[in-house]
Amino acid sequence: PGAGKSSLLSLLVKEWRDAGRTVAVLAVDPSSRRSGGSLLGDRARIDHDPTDGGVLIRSTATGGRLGGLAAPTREAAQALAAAYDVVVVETVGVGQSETDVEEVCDTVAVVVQPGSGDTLQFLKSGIMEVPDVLVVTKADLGEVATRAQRDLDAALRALDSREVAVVAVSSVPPPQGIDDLVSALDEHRAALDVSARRLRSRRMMALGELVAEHGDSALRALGGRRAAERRLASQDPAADVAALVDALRTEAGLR
Ligand SMILES: Nc1nc2c(ncn2[C@@H]2O[C@H](COP(=O)(O)OP(=O)(O)O)[C@@H](O)[C@H]2O)c(=O)[nH]1
Ligand SMILES: [Mg+2]
Repeated sequence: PGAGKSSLLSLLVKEWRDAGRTVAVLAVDPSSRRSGGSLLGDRARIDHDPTDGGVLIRSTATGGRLGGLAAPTREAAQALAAAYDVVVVETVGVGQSETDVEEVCDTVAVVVQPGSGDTLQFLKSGIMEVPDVLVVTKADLGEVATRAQRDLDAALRALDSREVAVVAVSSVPPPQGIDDLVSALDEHRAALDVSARRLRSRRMMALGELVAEHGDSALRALGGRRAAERRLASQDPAADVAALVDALRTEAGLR
């Protein structure tokens, strides 16, 4: 919260509408868990023309899974995808819930607020594997934003992972980087190999479930995250998440 997502979405919606694309935004609302109060103070709403039928903004409350996408969110996103050119699922996800997002969405953008410690937390938590596009907000803040972008670029190089665009944006006038972000999202979508993505998503979910269940010691038993990923890569591509978790448990000696 407070990273600038709603402010950014206001501009993105406008950019997409100007290009003639219809847009639905599904905001996964955490307010049911954090009863009002200061956490929700000083928050921008997604600004849009309420008479424009090409835009739908809707909130859904999070279900039982902590920070996760409830099944209804998933169904809603799928239904909206049939009717709108662009469907955005906005979450305040921290940690494992990103893997849920990836399960629902073709392109995952992670929003990082400069100077908030987000970047570091982000690197430690290992969600670096998940995003397709990294967005640094509040680029108008100058040096602190530049540093966040530099840190992320360096971290991505160190991880030697697949190509991830890092885009800096500013939502205060004059807006910056909005068109770059739209391009980065479009480019990712155009290059998407859906079956490969589903496969990767299942593997990441299995890893997430293993860690949720057994903690980081499970990762250590497998020789670290990279080693665990290699083990997953050698599994049958048709295996479902439960089977992959099982395989990892066996390899980690957890049964
Ligand atoms: N300086 C600056 N402030 C911003 C920018 N975008 C949002 N904010 C401010 O950051 C706060 C949180 O923004 P909001 O869009 O509600 O963030 P969200 O909680 O992630 O949806 C608000 O006070 C915004 O005015 C930006 O690009 N630059
Ligand atoms: Mg918001």
